Amino acid sequence: MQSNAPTSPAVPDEVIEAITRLRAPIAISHVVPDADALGSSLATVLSFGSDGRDFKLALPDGSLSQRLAFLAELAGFSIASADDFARADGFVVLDTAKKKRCNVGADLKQTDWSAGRPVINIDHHEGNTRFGDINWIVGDAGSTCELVFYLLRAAEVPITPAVASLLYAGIQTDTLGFSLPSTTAAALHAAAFLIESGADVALLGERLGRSQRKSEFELLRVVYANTKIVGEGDIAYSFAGYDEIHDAGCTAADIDDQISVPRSLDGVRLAMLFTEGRKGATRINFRGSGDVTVVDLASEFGGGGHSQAAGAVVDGTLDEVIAKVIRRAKEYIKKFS
Ligand SMILES: [Mn+2]
Repeated sequence: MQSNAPTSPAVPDEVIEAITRLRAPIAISHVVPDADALGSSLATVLSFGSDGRDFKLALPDGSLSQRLAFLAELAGFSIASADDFARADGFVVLDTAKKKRCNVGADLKQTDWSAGRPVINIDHHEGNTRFGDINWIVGDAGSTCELVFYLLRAAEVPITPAVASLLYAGIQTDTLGFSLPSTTAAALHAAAFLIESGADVALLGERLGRSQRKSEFELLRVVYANTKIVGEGDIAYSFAGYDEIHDAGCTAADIDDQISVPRSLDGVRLAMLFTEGRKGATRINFRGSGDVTVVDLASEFGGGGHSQAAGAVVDGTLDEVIAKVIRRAKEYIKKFS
């Protein structure tokens, strides 16, 4: 059945009311922000940061990847300092499933940084713990940027070309270039509207889809070389050690899309990427294909995420963590026939 108007989730009035009431809010997304996290939080800051409102963005040093730095340059904004956190009157958290994943910086992370002030939680992770005072969680939305698009429309906030580009960036990347099942008619309608509003499709396609920095290219070379197939050919993983990441010219902030290498192998239903961006801790990205979900596997190691795209950080050396997780993964995949 076809319809002219794609169904989009209704935006709760309390979300709009709560945001418009704030005078000095801070937008926060998750650690190692991807384009959806960065796009949705920047778009929120730019769109609601006027009207006498002093809207700042939490973006601790070292958390911006080389690849996404251009998104931050699309428009002016201010980064929240510790003083800003102390005097903020509320927080809008975007694309972040758990409060401990909030990208507030190492020092604030140890504290009760919201300290009784309202937290508005906007996200599309099914497993979001609803840690906000107001929670708008739409598990079947393809991206948080898509939700912020509906929010701006419902709040009747004009969408500038810069905001259109930021939101388009998140929709494009969280749907893997409009290729995942989350590429719904509603997502494409949102993207079409954003193009009409001035999203720079050529720039975003080039920077997010078609080009690699030399450093990212060098890291991919490592990830290809380290890729192994295990199990009955349906599990693949790769890894990059601390020195390999840094010798390539990258840091922990640059690890994200490289999981697409082991994932792309024909027949692989469970893919993992193990990286030691910081010494002594191994980050794991999990991806499932077909009927294989990975969020439960990630949870076993203290992580979480979406049903087929999840992550975890495990203490221990790369070798130890790989051995432990691969052993478990071989058992885990048996429940999917
Ligand atoms: Mn997202």
